[in-house]
Amino acid sequence: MTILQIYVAPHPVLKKKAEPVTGGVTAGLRKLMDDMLETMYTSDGIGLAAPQVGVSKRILVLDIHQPKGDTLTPAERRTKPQFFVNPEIVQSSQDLRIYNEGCLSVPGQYADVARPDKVRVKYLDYYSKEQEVEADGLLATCLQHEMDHLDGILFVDHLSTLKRDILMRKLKKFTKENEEDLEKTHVL
Ligand code: QAP
Ligand code: CO
Repeated sequence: MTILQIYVAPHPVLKKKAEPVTGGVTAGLRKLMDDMLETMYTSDGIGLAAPQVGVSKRILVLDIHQPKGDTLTPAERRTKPQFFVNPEIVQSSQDLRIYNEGCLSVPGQYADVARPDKVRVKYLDYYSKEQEVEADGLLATCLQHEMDHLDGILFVDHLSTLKRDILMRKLKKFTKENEEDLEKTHVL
């Protein structure tokens, strides 16, 4: 297993539209997804999209059932990992839900974002099998946040220009103040 480097905004790889996976989920892609999952657990995340590790492909991993505690090992964090390849929203609810979102590519920053409360998503699973899931609650929010990454969109892009500018300034300050720690695990 390899821990990958996480790209921090405003890196250009985070702004690119990612390419669909063609030819199914190969052993190489499974290895990438395993590494992404390990990277996510190591950084205390609940979701991670391939562009965040510099790979412009339509792949994401998540595990929203994270036990509390910051001293847990990646193995102890592993509860219900989920893998999504070429995910597509086929239906979304009119009702919105607000979550205070964060992002491993926007370290130390959080903001409220409104998104559809329920979504139906079609995707290929870890074994390249076509699946469809009806997601609500945190799963729906997390899936939409991660799918945004595949289109080069960050949660800050859902904020007003003023709120986004303030948050991006804070991010700049945060990365500067934590540069020594961050540059081991992130691409600044
Ligand atoms: C996306 O985000 C998400 O700033 C996943 O210092 C977030 O895992 C979807 C994280 C909230 C729905 C609700 C962020 C860890 C993790 C940080 C994450 C940090 C350490 C973010
Ligand atoms: Co994110």
